[in-house]
This record gives sequence, structure tokens and C-alpha cells, in this order.
Amino acid sequence: MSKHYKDITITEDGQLMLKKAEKDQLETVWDRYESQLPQCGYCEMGLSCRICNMGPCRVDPFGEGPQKGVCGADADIIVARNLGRMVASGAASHSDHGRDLVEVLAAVAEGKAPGYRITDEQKLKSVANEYGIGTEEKDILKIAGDLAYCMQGDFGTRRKTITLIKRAPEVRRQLWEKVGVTPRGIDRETSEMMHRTHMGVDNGWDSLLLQAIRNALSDGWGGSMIATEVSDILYGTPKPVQTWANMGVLKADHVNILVHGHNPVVSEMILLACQDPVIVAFAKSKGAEGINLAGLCCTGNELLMRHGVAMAGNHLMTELVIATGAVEMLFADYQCIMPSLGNIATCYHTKMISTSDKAHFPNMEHHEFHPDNASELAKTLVRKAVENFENRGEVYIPVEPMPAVGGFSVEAILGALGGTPEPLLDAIKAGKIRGAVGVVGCNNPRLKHDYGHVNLIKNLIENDILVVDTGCAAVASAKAGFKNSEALQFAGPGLKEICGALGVPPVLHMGSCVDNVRILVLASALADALGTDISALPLAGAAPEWYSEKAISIGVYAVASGIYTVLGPMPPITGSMNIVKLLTEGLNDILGATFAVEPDPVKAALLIRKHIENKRAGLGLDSREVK
Ligand code: BF8
Ligand code: SF4
Repeated sequence: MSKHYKDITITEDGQLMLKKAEKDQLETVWDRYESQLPQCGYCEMGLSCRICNMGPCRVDPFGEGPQKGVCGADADIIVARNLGRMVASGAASHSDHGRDLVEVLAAVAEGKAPGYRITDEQKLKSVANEYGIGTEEKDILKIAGDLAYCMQGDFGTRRKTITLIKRAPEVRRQLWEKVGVTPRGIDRETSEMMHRTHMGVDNGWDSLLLQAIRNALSDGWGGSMIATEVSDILYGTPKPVQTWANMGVLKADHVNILVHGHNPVVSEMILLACQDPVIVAFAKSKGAEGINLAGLCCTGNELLMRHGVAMAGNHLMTELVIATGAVEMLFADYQCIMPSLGNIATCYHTKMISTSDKAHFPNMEHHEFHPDNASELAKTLVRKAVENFENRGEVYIPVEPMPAVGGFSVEAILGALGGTPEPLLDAIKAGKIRGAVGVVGCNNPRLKHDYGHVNLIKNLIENDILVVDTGCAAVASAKAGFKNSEALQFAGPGLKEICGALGVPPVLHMGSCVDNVRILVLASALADALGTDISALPLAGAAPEWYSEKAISIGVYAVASGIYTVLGPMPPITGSMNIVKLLTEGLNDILGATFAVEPDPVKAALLIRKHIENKRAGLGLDSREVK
């Protein structure tokens, strides 16, 4: 690796672990990134196509080489098809995750999921009511079964629209109808996106992008929203909870177990097994002080939000955390799990377990979790983790953990406000809080790890902008100390006053990436309270270090829901100026919001602040000049 650790990550644990990894001669994501350089310029611009076997083809951006693929597709068509397929993959990932949860809900209703239960009955009933299911004097399990059945209907083609779009403000829904992007079945939109991008189907770059928007909306107001709601029903709706973040959450004298991936279906059962008194006693009999469960990425966020389980790291830290030598077992479900992890673990005693029938990895032991066996399997495997404690070699835990508060579901935020969004709106009207921004998404080795998240968030809260965050961005800000009782020192005077009075940090952890829908629900509540559309509010979104196709789907549904969104890394679209112009300007006329791309977080903060002040002016509120 030719770069210095400080150029790679701003985090102390990351820098120290990079040094350790080098000493241990590990190959990391940064080494592999470097070995790929220079990456393909055609692909970076979205100008290569391998959709059919007359290709692969590419279009020359300088006008000298070929301008069309073998089939005759030009740059606009090729870029639009590639982007559409990114959205389809992202939407499919979130939505398939949602479907897995619905299947657990159905299994619970049938009494075929030992260990799982309905934890939030109130939420079950309120969501069931939204689906038109009567809940009076009805058995809880019957309601759960009916809801699972109705939600399965949202995935298919039986309905004209998906159910939960009813949560969007009326004006927004009318706009979607007018533009022709109202999402129908969740699977239908993804399937249609794939169909349209087959050779010789939709060759209108603009109509392809409209389908991409409809597909993304089927994720945001469909698959992801179902994932979040069913997770709350099964495992509890998050409430503010104390937690810790960074690699210092590992404990040298405990059996350490990590969960990595996205779906709480597995990690919740691992948590229960780790709390089982018999297994804890077993761990003590092996010389450990206890069992320490910690999270990585979004399944970590799910456990953090609901139980305060500590967070070891975000996406780019997942290889390095194994190099601590302190991890007895790592459970992987799916999404964002680097296929390199199993290889890294072969250098240590760490046992790697893959758990999903749809996600296999090299050098991992495969044990499939299903609703009927998950509880028992979790116990068996956690016992194996305990047995592995005695195989530990040298342990290196580089830092002390950072305290943080998590658990800010919409219900928790409204609860802190006294049950209505009014106090938040009053603070916005009074100008004490200028607006709110959702900072979301990943890490990406093209950029300095966590630099974009931390500096953007710091800039926003300094300027009295409330930040809500999710996913790997939320982990970055927790590690940076923006989510604990000391964090108000970073906030501007107005934000400090309001958050201080409410007893909350200036950056609210709203969960995993599917939980970005909580931001949609909150934005809708604010819009409804003001009798306006989401696009009129002083809100914005940002994905400063995004890498995944899921992040693209999130960005598209955010913009389509009326939220101006600033991306750090440029998506592969620069091969088509028509598409760049549509996404960064034209969408304003169609959907009332656009994308911007700005990798420098300080400049991104300026863009966002200007946007927020403009929206304030539009609402007749005081507006500051931003320079
Ligand atoms: O769904 S933020 S790197 S872990 S894609 Fe992945 Fe990105 Fe992290 Fe969660 Ni989201
Ligand atoms: Fe080439 Fe067209 Fe086939 Fe793409 S779809 S690989 S551009 S021939």
C-alpha cells in the first residue's frame, strides 16, 4: 500500500488497525482498489454495455471512436440502461430483505417460528389498519397473519398501487400520478426495469429514467418501508438507547461475536443466544468474563437501535476488525459483506459463518437460518464461538469505545417532542433550527474513509441544521462523537438550545439503510403539519461516501419524494450530458427536487445550506445569506 494510513481513514482505530494489518501482511480493500487503478474510464462514465452477447460495446466519449453499440444504442441509451439496472438491483436488495421479514411474520402467525414473537403489538395494529385490516377483538397472531398476507400482495401484481404510499402527502402522490411514476407492485417494478433494459425494448433514455424512478419509489415506499415496519413489529420500535461505537467495543476478556449484514432475522436470534444464561455460564467456565456481541454495518445498526448493542465499525472497517484477533465468530447474512472476509479470517482463529440461503462466501462455514430453526441454530453456533475462545492468539484492541445514543425512530422523535411535530416546526419557524438533513450511505475506498460523513455533519450542525443519519454514515458520526452528551458542543447556538432542552444529541441515529424510510415518514409528517409538499420543506439528503446500488435506489426515491440530495462520488452517468442535466436540473421541474454531486464535504455543506435557506424563503421564513 503506497498511501499513508492518515490519507486512507480519519479514524484512529482504522489507522492503527491498518498498521496492524500491514504487519500481519493482510490484503485489504485499499490494496485491491489500488491494484485496479486506473479503473475503466468507459465504465466510470457509464458508457460500456455488456447487456447482450453482440457486445460488449462502448461509446467513445471524445467522439473519435464508435458512437453506438452493435445494436445501435447511443450514449444516452447505454447510460440510462446501466443506471436503471443499478436502481433495479438496489431496490431488489432492500425489497427482498423486506420479503424475508414478511415471511418471518407469516411464520410467527402460524406458530412456526420458535424464538420470534410480536414485540410491538400496537405497531402491528396500526400498520394492519393502514392495510385495511380490522383489529378489534381479533387475535394478535391472526392480525399478524392477515398483515403478512396483505404485504405479500404489495410485492406482486394484484394491486394498482403499493399500500404504504398513502403515507406520502396527497400533493406528492398526485404529482407521481401525473408524472406516471406511482409504484405498482414492488417486484413488478424491478422486473419491468430489467425487461425495459433488455436489448431492443425501451430505448428512450428519459422513459427509462422514469421507470427507474418508479422502481426506486417501490423500494422506498414499498420494500424498505415494509422491512422497517415488520422489523419494528417483530423486534420492537426503537427508543433512545445508550450504546458505544468503534473497534474499542471489543472486549479482551470476553468472547466476542460480530454480526454483519442487514437482516435482523438472524442477528436478533444471535443476540438472544448471547444472553442465554446457560451459554453465558458456559463462557465463564471457559475463562471468559461473558459474551460480548457487537455489530457491523446495518444489521449492527438494527441491533443498536433496538437494544443498544455496540457498533464495531462501518463498511470499510469490516476486514480490519477481524485483524484485532479478538473475534471468536462472525455471522454474515447478506449485502455489503466483502467476499474477502473469509480469507482474512484464515489468518486468525475467527470462525466465519454464512447464514442465508441466498448468500455464500469463500472460507465461511454455511449454516442456513430459517424461521423454524433460527433460535436453536443460534444457540448451537454461539456455543461453538465460546469453545473457540481458547484458540485465541494475540489480541489487539486499538482504542477506547466512543459513547453514543441511538434509537431515534419517528415514534421516538415525536415522543421526545411531546407527541407532535409542532415543537420541531416551531423551532424551524423561529430559525433556531434552519432545517434538517438526512446523511446516509456507505464508505468507498475512492474517498478518505469517514472524512465526508464527519466533515459534512460537523458543518451542518455548526450551522444549526439538525442531522438525522442511517447506515454507515450513522456509524461514522457515532465514532466521531456526534451522538453523545458532549456532542452539543459541536452544534450552533439554536440547535444547541433546542436539542439541549429535549435532551437529544444534534445528530439523531435513525437506523439502518432500509430505515431511510423513517426519514420519508418524518418528512411527510412535517409536510402534512404545514399543509404542504415535502419538496417545499427546508430538508435535504446527502450520501457523501456512497458505493452501493442500494444507495442509488435510496437517492432516487429521496429525490422523487421531493428531497434535494447531494452525492459525494459521481455516479456512472457522465457519458450522457442529457442524463446529467435531467438529474441535476430537469427533475426540479418534474418532481421539485434534484441531485447534486460534490465530493468535498465543505462545499457540499454550502450547497445544502443554500438550498435550505432558499426553501425557508419559499415558506416565508427568515432566510440567511450563505457564503
Ligand atoms: O445498507 S450504508 S455500505 S452497510 S449499502 Fe452497505 Fe452502504 Fe453501509 Fe447497509 Ni447501506
Ligand atoms: Fe452492445 Fe447493444 Fe448488446 Fe449493449 S445491448 S452489448 S450496446 S449490442
